[in-house]
Amino acid sequence: MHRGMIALAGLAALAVGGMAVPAQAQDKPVVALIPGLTTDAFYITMEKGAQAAADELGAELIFQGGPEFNPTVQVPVLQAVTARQPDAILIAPTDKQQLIAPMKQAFDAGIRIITVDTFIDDGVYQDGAGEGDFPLSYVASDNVLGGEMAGDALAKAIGEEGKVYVSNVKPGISTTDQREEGFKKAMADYPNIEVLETQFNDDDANKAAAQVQAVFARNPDLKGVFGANLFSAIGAADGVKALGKTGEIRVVAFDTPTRIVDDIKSGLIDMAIAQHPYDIGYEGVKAAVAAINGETIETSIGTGFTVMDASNIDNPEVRERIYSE
Ligand code: T6T
Repeated sequence: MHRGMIALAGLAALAVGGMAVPAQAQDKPVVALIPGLTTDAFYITMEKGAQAAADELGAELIFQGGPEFNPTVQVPVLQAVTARQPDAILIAPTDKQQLIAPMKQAFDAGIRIITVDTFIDDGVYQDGAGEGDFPLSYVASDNVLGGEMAGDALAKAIGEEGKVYVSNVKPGISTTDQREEGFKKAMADYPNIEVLETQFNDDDANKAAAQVQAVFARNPDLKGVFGANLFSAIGAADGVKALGKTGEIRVVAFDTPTRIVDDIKSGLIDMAIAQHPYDIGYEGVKAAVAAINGETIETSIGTGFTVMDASNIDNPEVRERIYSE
């Protein structure tokens, strides 16, 4: 037989009900994980959890992402992954609105969609409402609650009075929008705290550091900064250090790479909220494989937090939650 005919015969064998089924569907379930960006300890840790679940369940995991937390970078990655026709895609969409259409294309190609960490649209899926209703589930931290916890911790650290602000990534990202919302909600209970205008840093720690210095130049009585994600928090700490204001301008952080933990030990950061990205990846793959097997899955799966501060930073069960790098 001619080589081309063998290939054709192979294809025919994979045809089910007139539709060509991708080869991998005959074998193990294939789950793709598209992070917000690849070079972020949060998503590196998530990949580890995802891989652990894939190994346990006999699934194949594809981890593919871009170098920046940016829809312009993420959309072509999503399109490339869609072309590979995995059985399911887990994605951390980098914008609530801009990812809806390209994710819908993947869904229309027959791929099951689950969002991890961030959500699209209103984040409430499968309720029959909205353009972004098609994902099967959202696996994530409770980001409003985390923002409230950060707000209360910063309020306590500054003696419940003075000026503070949020160092944030950019508007339109579900997680960091919700953290700011929770933070402001908590601050509403402290009448002597003034929340200054949010500073957006585009996920660039250097920019976040420069912003601390600029805000301080305008407000020499600045008392505290909430770094709403890993790069915002590292930048906030760098900015305070560069000003020589360690311990005077207090910092609370979201996310816990080693660097943030070091800053807790040195007194530069008062408190940090560790998300559980390993669990997000693990639960995400578990849900994806269940959906591939035809099971009904929860439309919302919540994972926890570990609060880290000077009082517990040496406890082994706390240190377990430091992100992998
Ligand atoms: O805080 C995490 C993640 O939850 C957020 O959506 C984006 O930023 C991080 O990846 C940390 O850099």
